[in-house]
Amino acid sequence: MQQLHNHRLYQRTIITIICIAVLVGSSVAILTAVPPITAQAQAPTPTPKPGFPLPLLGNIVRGSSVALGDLNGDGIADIVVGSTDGRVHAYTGTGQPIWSVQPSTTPIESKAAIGDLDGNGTNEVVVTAGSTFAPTLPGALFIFEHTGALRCKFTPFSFNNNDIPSGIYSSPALVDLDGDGQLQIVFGGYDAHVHFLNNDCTPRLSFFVRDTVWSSPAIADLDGDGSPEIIIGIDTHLEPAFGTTNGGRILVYRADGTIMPGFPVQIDEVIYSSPGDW
Ligand SMILES: [Ca+2]
Ligand SMILES: [Ca+2]
Ligand SMILES: [Ca+2]
Ligand SMILES: [Ca+2]
Repeated sequence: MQQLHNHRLYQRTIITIICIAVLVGSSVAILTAVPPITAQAQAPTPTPKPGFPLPLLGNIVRGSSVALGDLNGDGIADIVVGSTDGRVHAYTGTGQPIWSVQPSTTPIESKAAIGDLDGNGTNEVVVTAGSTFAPTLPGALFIFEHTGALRCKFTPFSFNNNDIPSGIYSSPALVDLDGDGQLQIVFGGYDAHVHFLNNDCTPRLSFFVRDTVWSSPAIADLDGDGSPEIIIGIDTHLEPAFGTTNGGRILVYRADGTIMPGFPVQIDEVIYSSPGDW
C-alpha cells in the first residue's frame, strides 16, 4: 500500500515538474516573443508650438481644462484657463496674453464656458470658483466680457452651516432655455443646488438636490421636441424618505425646470464625471 502511495506520489511529482517546465517554457517563449523597447519604438517628444509653454505667473492649473473661443474678435479661437490663485488667463493661439484677471483668490478648478451670452456678436466667459483644497474660501460664478471686464458675480448658498458660500466645481454649461437668443447658464454646486442663471448672474431657477454636486451638466434635446434638456450627476446619501441611497443620481431637467419622465436614476456611486452628449 505504501509502495503504491509512493509510486503515485512520484507520478504526481513528475507530472507537476513537467507542467511547471511547460509553463516556464511558455513564459520564456512569451517573454522572448515581445520585442525589447528601443529608442526607435518610443514616441517622439512633441515640440511645443512657438509661444508655448506659457508661464502662468508661477501658479498651478489644477482641474481647470482649457476652454477655447474667440475673445479678441479676429475669428480665431483663443485660450482661457483658470489657476489655483483664482486668476483667469486669456491667451491667443500664438501665446500672446489677451488679459489676466483675478476676481477672487478662490481657486478655479473647472473649465470656463465661452459663448455669446447676449447675442451682441462678442463672446463672454463664464467661470466657476471653488476648491476642496481651500474650503474656507467662498465659491462663486463670474461672467466676464470679452475684454476681461467683470460683468457680474453669482454667490452660491452655504451648505456647511458656516456662512461661507460653497465652492462650485461644476463647469458651467450655456444653453438658450427659452429660445429668445439669450443664453442662460446651468451648473451644480457644492451648495447642493442645481442652478439656472440668467446672463446677468440673476437666479432664474435653483433646485435643492439634498447633496453636493460635482458633475458638470450636458445639454441635449433628448426627446426631440426642440427644447433642450439638462443632464447632470449629483451626489446622494441614504434618505429613504426621498428614495435615495448612498451613491449618486442622474438628473434630467427640462428647460422649464421640471424633471424629465424616467428620471432621476439612482446609481450606487457618486457621480463626479460629467455626462457627455453627442
Ligand atoms: Ca481670437
Ligand atoms: Ca456677447
Ligand atoms: Ca434664453
Ligand atoms: Ca427636449
